[in-house]
Amino acid sequence: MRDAAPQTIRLADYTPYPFRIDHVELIFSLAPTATRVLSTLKVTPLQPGTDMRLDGEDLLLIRAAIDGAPVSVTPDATGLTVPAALLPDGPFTWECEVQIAPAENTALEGLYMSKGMYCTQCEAEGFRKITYYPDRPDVMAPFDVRILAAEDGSTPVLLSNGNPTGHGRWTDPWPKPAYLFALVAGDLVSVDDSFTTRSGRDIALRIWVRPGDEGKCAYAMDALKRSMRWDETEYGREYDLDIFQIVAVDDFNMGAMENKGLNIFNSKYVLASPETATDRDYELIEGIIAHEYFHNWTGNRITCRDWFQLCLKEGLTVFRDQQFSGDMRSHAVKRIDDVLMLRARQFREDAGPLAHPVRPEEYIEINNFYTATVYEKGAEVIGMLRTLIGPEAYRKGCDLYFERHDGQACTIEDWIAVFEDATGRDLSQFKLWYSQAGTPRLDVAEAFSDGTYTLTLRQETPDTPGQTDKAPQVIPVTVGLLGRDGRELAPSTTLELTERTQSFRFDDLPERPVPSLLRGFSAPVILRHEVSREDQLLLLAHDTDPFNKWEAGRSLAKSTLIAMVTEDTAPSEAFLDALTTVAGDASLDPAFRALALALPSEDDLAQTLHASGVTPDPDAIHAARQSLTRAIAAHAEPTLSALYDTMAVPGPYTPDAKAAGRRALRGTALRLLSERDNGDRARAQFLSADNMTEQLAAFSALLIIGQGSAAVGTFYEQWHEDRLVMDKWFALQVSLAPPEKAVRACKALAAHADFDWKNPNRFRSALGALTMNAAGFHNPSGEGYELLADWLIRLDPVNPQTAARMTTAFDSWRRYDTNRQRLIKMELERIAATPGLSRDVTEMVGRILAA
Ligand code: 0A1
Ligand code: ZN
Repeated sequence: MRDAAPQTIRLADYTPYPFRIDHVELIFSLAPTATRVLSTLKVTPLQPGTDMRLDGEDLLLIRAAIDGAPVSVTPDATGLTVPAALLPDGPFTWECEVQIAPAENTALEGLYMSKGMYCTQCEAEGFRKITYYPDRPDVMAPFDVRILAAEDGSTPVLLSNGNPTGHGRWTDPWPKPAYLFALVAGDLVSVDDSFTTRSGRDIALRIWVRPGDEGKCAYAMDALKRSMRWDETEYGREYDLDIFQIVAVDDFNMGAMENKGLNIFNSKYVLASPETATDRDYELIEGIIAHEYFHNWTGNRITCRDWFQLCLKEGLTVFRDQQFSGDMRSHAVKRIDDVLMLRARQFREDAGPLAHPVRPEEYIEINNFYTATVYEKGAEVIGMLRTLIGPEAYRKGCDLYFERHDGQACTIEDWIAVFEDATGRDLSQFKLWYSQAGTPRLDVAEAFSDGTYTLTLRQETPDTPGQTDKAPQVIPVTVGLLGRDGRELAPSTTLELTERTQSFRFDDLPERPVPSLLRGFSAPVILRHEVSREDQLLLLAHDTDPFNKWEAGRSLAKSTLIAMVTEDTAPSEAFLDALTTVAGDASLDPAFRALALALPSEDDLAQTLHASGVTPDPDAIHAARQSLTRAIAAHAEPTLSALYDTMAVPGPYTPDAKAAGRRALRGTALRLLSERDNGDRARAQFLSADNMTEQLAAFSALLIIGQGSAAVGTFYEQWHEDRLVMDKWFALQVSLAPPEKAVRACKALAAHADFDWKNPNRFRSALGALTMNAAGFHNPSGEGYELLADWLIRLDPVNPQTAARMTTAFDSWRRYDTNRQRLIKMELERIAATPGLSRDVTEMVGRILAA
């Protein structure tokens, strides 16, 4: 049981742990409802005379001893305190045995069971559900683990961190915090490979899966080897144990976890075959395998002092995985994808009641802070730092970071200091990116006379919960200038905006230029710049910066859609022509063209309308988007039809970026053409596809035009035994349903025999998908809100973490009309009033309601 009154934890209150843990030994005797955990800690008091507090939750204490002598201690709801009077002044051995029930652990935190397999998730504070321990990241120790198999014979494979030292025995020599502990036991099979490090050490690589899934690990293994090599060449980081293992589990709250030497993955980010996984799945597998592997240095060897420093490992590791994916595929396409995601999730978060700094200063439940702000904005901050100091100085600073802090639990101050030391530059203003929440807005004014072009930038960051009057930040603004004929007059240069308002001059220009601002999206800001349609068309046609070329098209699409919503205007021919030209431009990467043809999401439009003072109407937004889609399809039909034929990828499926890009463009063409051919091409492709990317593109196109019912049945027959594919079947039927049918579709699927609501992937594929169907979720009757609230109330006692994450669907409630606001508020209050509500959901709902 947890505390009745949850405490607010504050960064300002940090104090070091008054004991050092010199060694940890754990012995597990596995049993579904009565697992015994014997832990033996070698402890050195650092401040003799201090009580020893150990965290522990939901544990049954069997016995405890100090230096072999039994001690009597009384646990409370969150742990136990050993009074100083019972402790020696010098080093001592603490021993305790507890009993836990992994089969009853539905929260998937601590030691739990997934389909008969034992596995753990300890980040952030799950280790305290395994044994009494100082469960905080700044307590680092080497671990020895021994696992005794379950008596029912269900666990032939016994895994933990580090190197194997016998059956079920593992030694991890690298001191680590408890959140990186892992144990896996079950009937698993492995796919094996090896990797030779640059210094010539042979590392065994093993991916563990359930029998039958061995054939779906090849891509993950390949991605792992490429990640290992990349970290050596790009960051000089070599792997440091004799073995690296990955386990795929079906029941997992998040994407994956970087436990030392034993990463545990949500199976959707490991298992792939051409028939069952889409190009997007392959891309995510590559990125997440890399992410978890890169944590070995950024997170594990150097970890966080406390959870306020979460972005120290997450922002940096996301930045590293983004660099890796860009190197493996296309930097331009990767950047556009990353910015799309940043705007959809992080800008949305920053604009609402859940806005918080990249390094928060207080929390109630740390699990609620694994957010887009900590991860994605955290990565943007690293990217800006690299842009400001340059790639060589960035590498020098990173080298210094690894050299200076290896084996330590660090802070953002430590991270910033290595770059100050490596460059001699004062980064104190830059640090504001970590402490000030909110997305800065950049207003742009221009002047031109006598060959001199003056750009005046003004920055302003809106108020966010608990923060007003923000100071100007350092904003790198990469700029290029184009002439009227599209030629580049001034190549990219990065301006450093440090004042509230600042002007920058460009001399000796032959004419008034068209500026290409914020190239490569050089800072996570909202640019407010009045650009004429002619200039935008010019940038779309000629900008040499691929990000801004795409951005010009996106801005045109967005202003077209906004005008359609607010003024009921028709899209301009010039815009439709320009889009058609880009679609058919064979000199451009097909993946880029697919992105250029994609329209802003309904949520993005709602966010934009709200920011400009207009109350968004989800139905009107949906209708406008649908009507623009039809207009593009009609206008570009011959081009799209040709693309559909020429972009077909011959030969067997390969997941590489080139083939995936062609399929993406062909899929986009198919979607648009379905508006013209009544789904004929899609029906044919659905039946003939030999890979999931093409089958799903066809299935989606049919669902969107309301012609999907036959395909729904066929797809189910074909795939009902494959859990990951069935997740897609659930999700698409809800997210692509016509708005008026979305809630009904979601309800029907939640009543389906295959709806296993305790499995987070499946829960998200029905309820999460509803929140993605903007107009369906925001149905003015409020039935979407009610359905989600019903399910969150039901899920909360079972899995508070997953329930809490999904409350974010309500965080935009203040955007909407008074009727919708009233309906959402009612549901939030209903959730808040639920007896016994978890700390996780209580905190989230409280913050959302405080808007
Ligand atoms: N550190 C992992 C993410 C993660 C965080 C929390 C978890 O359970 C509460 C699980 C995974 C990563 O960044 O991949
Ligand atoms: Zn991570």
